[in-house]
Amino acid sequence: MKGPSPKIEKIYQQVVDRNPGETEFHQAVCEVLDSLGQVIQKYPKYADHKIIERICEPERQIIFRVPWTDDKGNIHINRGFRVEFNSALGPYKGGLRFHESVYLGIIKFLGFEQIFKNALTGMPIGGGKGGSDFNPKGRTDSEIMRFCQSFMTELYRHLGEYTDVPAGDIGVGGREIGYMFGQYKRITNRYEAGVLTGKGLSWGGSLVRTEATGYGAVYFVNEMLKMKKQSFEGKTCVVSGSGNVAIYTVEKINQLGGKVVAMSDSNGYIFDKRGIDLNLVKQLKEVERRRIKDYCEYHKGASYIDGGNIWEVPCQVAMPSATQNELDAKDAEMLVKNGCIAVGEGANMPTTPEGTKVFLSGGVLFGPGKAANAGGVATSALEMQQNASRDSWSFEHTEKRLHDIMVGIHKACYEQSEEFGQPGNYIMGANIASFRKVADAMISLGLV
Ligand code: NDP
Ligand code: 2IT
Repeated sequence: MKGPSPKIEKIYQQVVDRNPGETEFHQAVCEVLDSLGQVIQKYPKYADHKIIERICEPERQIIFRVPWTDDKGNIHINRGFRVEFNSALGPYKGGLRFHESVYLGIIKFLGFEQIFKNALTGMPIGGGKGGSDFNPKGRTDSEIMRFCQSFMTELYRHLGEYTDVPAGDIGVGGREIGYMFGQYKRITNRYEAGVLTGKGLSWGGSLVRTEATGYGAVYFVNEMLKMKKQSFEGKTCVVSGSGNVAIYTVEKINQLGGKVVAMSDSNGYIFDKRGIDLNLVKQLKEVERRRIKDYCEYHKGASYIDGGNIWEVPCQVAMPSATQNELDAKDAEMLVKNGCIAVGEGANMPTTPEGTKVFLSGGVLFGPGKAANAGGVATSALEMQQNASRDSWSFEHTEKRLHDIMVGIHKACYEQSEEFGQPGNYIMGANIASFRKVADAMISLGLV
């Protein structure tokens, strides 16, 4: 790390030494600490209170065994995680990821990011993340249900609407939240709606939560474009992934007059120069749980590039919405060369540090995940508000709240980037705006 301050460099080294092998966590910490040199200089109270050292150490880390049986009666053992990172601003809040790549380093990177993202939303939520190395691909509904029930049988004791409130992430959507909520309710004998978000609409969920991350990411990019007197109208866009975030990113881009020509999954990407048929993608992914390549069975003019790199597709706006480190320096160079002017991170940390540098030096508008994809968790907090007041809001009202929150996040990031001498550097702006908010709360709450 080339942080501007040797003091911060030393803290970063301690984090690496204390958390061996957790490379994604190191990367997330490095990116935040890189922005903080001037803040520490200007406000010595943060160093005096050892805020950076404290913020890098989770308040609590829970690791547990998740035993379950498949449909044939075979026993499987997975590992479950919940990292309760920081509760200075509210109960721990953040999603659960079910993916075979999950280990402590991934959950800690996500939990760390979540602290700052949640602070940016302006809602009263702390940061946490959880998940399992369980691979849901190809599993039947009943297998998914048994896994979710077993996972919750341990996790429930750590949760509560004022304690820790999980939601979805990769591999966890409405179906999984339903099975987990059912098990929580059964074990505790409490209909405590505010203990999980992303619930179904008939049992405590909020309108717009499904769409929120994607819609919010597009709103954020739209605000960045506005600063350059630009809009989505007529722009060619590429959105990686084909899950929850990617689908509703495409939907909002379409509503704002842009055209998405490529989407992907971990096997390859589809290219449709007339613009992706989103209804078909929804049917394939949300209803039938199929692969993105199947799109080409229905649209002969589209092509599937098996194992292909989606970032080779020329576009003006790129929205990486699949997973961490999916876009590296070579990809970024290709995008810049092909005329990309804006990048909005729908996923968490999808751009490598080297890729980010290429975008910044190429003058590309760059919306970092913790700001751009904060609409999901912000709408989760709106779901908690509705649960607390036993109310449910209209789609229009909830979407307006989401829009206003995203406009507010953009403004806060821009203002901090200006105050610290790099106007338009949203990475720096997001890190500083959120750090100061959490840090000030931590100081007020004393050494806890
Ligand atoms: P989904 O499970 O709905 O979709 C994930 C998509 O990303 C799938 O298309 C999947 O393809 C692809 N993907 C996952 N892992 C990899 C990988 N290792 N390599 C290539 N492609 C991969 O998840 P979400 O859409 O909810 O999440 C996407 C991203 O957005 C994640 O980074 C998540 O942390 C982030 N995010 C999600 C929020 C939410 O509210 N859901 C909120 C904020 C951020 P395949 O099917 O082949 O695995
Ligand atoms: O990364 C994220 O912000 C999420 N997966 C959503 C978390 C939430 O609590 O809604």
